[in-house]
Amino acid sequence: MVTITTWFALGAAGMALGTLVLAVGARAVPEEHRARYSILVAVPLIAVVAYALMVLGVGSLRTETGATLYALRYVDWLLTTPLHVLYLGLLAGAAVGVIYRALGLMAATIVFGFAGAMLAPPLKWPLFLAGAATFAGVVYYTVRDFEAAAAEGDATMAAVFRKLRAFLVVLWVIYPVIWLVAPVGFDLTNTTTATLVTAYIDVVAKVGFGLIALSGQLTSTAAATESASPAD
Ligand code: RET
Repeated sequence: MVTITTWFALGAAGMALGTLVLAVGARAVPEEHRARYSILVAVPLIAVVAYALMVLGVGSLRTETGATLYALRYVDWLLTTPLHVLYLGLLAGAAVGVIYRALGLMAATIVFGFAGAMLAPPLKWPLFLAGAATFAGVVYYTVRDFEAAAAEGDATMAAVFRKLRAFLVVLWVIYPVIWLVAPVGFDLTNTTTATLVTAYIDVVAKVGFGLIALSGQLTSTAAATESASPAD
């Protein structure tokens, strides 16, 4: 029988494979961009640890309404979503203050989501709405301030930034939808289904983001090399 553990194990395997590919990809990234690139490897690596521990049944909590909640998922998100926002901000060349504010809002989103998932109504709903509002703030910063910074910089990098931001916003909007239909929300689907969908989206979001960023990095490196030594 396919159980939740199976989905956690597949999630761990997908994250491990993604981490490996992205770590190997680091060799092709120029030295001066390695620090920023390491964020892309750290994200799936953190998830490998979270998923591996969830396979072992660590961090499973019972919410006030009797639903099952995997707390490590939120620990993973608390670390990895600000890291992805940080990558976007650095790529765009946004001001440090703006990046920090976006990171703070992203962390707050996850904390509100966790608290809302744990508590029963009526408190559950304002907490979810608070998470939705802070998340809207993150999107706003990426569309206004990050965008303005990216538009001033290198055009190839700005194109990669916009692609990554679109990927991030579209995929991340799925998370609150899953939250709402899961047993911690309106209880329209069971925990196993919510876990399966989340594991799938998680691998796509973490590994996919890394691969798009890697390919963007390689393209802009190639473009820079070409303009430095034009072919005759
Ligand atoms: C919650 C509920 C509260 C409202 C919102 C949420 C958004 C969560 C997001 C999670 C993203 C996770 C990712 C993990 C992989 O890297 C907390 C579900 C808006 C956006 C991308």
